[in-house]
Amino acid sequence: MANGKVVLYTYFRSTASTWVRIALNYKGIEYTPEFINLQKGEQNSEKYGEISSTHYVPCLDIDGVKLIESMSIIHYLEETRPERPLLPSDPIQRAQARTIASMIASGIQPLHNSSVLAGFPEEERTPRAANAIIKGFKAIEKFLKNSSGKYCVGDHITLADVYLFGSCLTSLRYNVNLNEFGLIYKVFQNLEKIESFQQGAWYNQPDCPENLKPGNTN
Ligand SMILES: N[C@@H](CCC(=O)N[C@@H](CS)C(=O)NCC(=O)O)C(=O)O
Repeated sequence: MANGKVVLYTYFRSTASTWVRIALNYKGIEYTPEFINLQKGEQNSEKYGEISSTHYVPCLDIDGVKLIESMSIIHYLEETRPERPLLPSDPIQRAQARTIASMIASGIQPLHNSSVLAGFPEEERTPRAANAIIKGFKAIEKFLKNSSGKYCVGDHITLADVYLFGSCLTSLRYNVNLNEFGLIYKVFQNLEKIESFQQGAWYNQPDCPENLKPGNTN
């Protein structure tokens, strides 16, 4: 970090980067993106390994420290920038928000991480990723019956929405039919209307090639 500047090491299609981008946007924290092209393997460089010991994105350079792991980054933001909270004050709702976020961060995303999928033949990657997402979404759909309102936990935006929105965007890339998950789809549609969430989406990132943006068939 230089002169109080917040730097996010990010890749447009990275689900975990999306979570942190949304949290930063939602809390109104300005940041400068530093693009790490996962497709070109830039995460594996020695230089990036000095920044992020896991060689994963995201990494957030803030307040003189480089933070890795989206969950710890977002909790740090929550503790140091409590305005526009992402954790409800009610302990049960707080637990519900953390549960949904963990189901996605620990139970779904690791199964479709690019380095994991790279271990399988090309034609197996999309179905494997889709299956992991569908299995996790079935569990989340059941959970939402007790927790959700307009959003994942009641009618206020929480950590769970940050994780669900990013995961839904990724699921569409793997041809998961969100219509099969009524509550997830409803929450997703509500979140789509929120600017800070939209701004975090992969197709709105400066490092997203024009030809990959929705509606562009070139
Ligand atoms: N648990 C980590 C996951 C980070 C992660 O898996 N990042 C992926 C992109 S979404 C990555 O950098 N993959 C590069 C690779 O697998 O080589 C978090 O939540 O931050």
